[in-house]
Amino acid sequence: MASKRGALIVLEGVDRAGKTTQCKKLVEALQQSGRPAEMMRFPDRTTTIGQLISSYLEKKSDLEDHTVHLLFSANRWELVPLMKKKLEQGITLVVDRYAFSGAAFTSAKPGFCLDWCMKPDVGLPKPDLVMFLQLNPAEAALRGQFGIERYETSAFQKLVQQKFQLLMKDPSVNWKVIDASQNIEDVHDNIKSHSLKAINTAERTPLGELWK
Ligand code: Z5A
Repeated sequence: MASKRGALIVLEGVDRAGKTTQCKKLVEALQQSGRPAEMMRFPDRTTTIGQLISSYLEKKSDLEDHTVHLLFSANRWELVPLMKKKLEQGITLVVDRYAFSGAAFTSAKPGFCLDWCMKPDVGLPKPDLVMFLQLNPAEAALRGQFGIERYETSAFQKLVQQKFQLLMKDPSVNWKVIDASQNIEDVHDNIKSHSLKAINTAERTPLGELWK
């Protein structure tokens, strides 16, 4: 008999909302409770495509806006075979940013519409759960200044936040908004409880295709 598949769980959110902190804690908690789980992040800067993206984000190189958008998407597609394999093996994947960041960040640039930005990611493995870590700019500022990478300015992040709000209106995606202003443990408890439900449901349902 085929084994139960793992769940695809994505954390999205504004800058410094705690996505990386929470992905790590969730993977640790799942593993400790005997559920196989692994973390992934996008962009995955370890691949050849990921290195091009990393150099762009670090402002060491310039790329045309459509081009970099397609590279971000290609960076997800190149990992799809591995993601599917792990999910089929029963491993739950906890992913730090995904196609939603792709669409929100590029559509915040002048001359881009959300619809065009979503297109390259249509058909990716569909997350069983997407948690959006909500944090207002004043609270984010208490967690330190913006970094020096591209996109890390408050004006641009505000536009990105508006694009995320539009994406969250899509009922075909299982969105949950998480109050990321709570302390790390309380945010974790909330995220863990949503994740356990998603893992149970995923065991009984086939993996979907995003935005199809
Ligand atoms: N991008 C794109 O354009 N297109 C795409 O398709 C994709 C991405 C996938 C990648 O950045 C950039 O690429 C990103 C989007 C764009 N650009 N921006 N901005 P990244 O993924 O390498 O890094 P990041 O996502 O920008 O990281 P972050 O947002 O700055 O951080 P975070 O992961 O949300 O937060 P954190 O590192 O877990 O925590 C930040 C600090 O807050 C840290 O000191 C923690 O200890 C502290 N923290 C965390 N939680 C709490 C709570 N609850 N209370 C107090 N302090 C806390």
